[in-house]
Amino acid sequence: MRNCSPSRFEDVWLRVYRKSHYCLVSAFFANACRSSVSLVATALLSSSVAAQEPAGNTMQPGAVFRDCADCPEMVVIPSGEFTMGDIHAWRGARAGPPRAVRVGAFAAGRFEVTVSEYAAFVRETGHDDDGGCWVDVSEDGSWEHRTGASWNNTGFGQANDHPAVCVSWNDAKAYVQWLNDKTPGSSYRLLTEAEWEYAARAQTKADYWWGDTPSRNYANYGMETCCQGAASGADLWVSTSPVGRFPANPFGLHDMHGNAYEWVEDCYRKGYGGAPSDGSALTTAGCPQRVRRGGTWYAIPGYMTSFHRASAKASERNFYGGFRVTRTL
Ligand SMILES: [Ca+2]
Ligand SMILES: [Ca+2]
Repeated sequence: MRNCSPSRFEDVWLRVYRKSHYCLVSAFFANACRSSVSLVATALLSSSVAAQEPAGNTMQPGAVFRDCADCPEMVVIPSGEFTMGDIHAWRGARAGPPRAVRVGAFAAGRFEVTVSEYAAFVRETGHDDDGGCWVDVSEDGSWEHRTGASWNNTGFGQANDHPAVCVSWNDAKAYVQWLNDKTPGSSYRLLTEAEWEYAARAQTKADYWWGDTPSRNYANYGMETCCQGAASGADLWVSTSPVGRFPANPFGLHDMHGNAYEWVEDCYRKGYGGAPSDGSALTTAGCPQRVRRGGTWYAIPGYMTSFHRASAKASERNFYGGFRVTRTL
């Protein structure tokens, strides 16, 4: 029997996603529609500044910096308020009810944490990467937990600039602790779920920052039907792609949709009843499942919408699961 993932979470309804073709106006770039949104993103990508230490006015929204040679590149995200959740129609209890959330300014990883960045962490800390990883090497839904699989042995080819996968939530937490140890005075952490969606939407309201229709011009994802990698058009990759090969969203972030799934801090709870509205994480003692966001190279496009939620045990390593970091400003 085909199964989208080993611990499973996805709803059948997401296999049917809309085919509407309108473009939502970005609050950031009024009157921008599909083609011009692309141009804006391309312009942002080509004009992005070189990584630098944060100082003075470099902390303005859009500023790019790096705190140490091995640290991820960060982008300053402005504060703001947005509607979190499936705002067009509440398609299931996972991403609703939609609600207003206020988010303070923060810095987010410009890219998913890469293989080379994660390798530096493992090299310096001796972090235990034994324990295996869930893989579906034949991509036919026959998942298996391979004891020899890990972030540097995923079963498919990865270069240093691909996102690190086979990384658990616990691994990601250890990574941000390592960053904090390397950069005294800074405060790295995982994004909260609200921060992640705010950053992914980048002041847009559509299912994806470029509009409501999935497009391989903007993201690396899998087959239209569950579950297998796929390459077509500008999406040249059957598995992970190098980070930053697709245009940045209006906040300057790459691959928020697709490529690697991204762990966030929050404990998973079905629906947003009782969830905080100040941008903080939902935390629960003994949390059984953590949230991850943004879909994957392996999954259908409906999983990579701005609002879609997935969950897994904090200890789970999976060949599509990675993360990005944030830093408190
Ligand atoms: Ca692909
Ligand atoms: Ca991603």
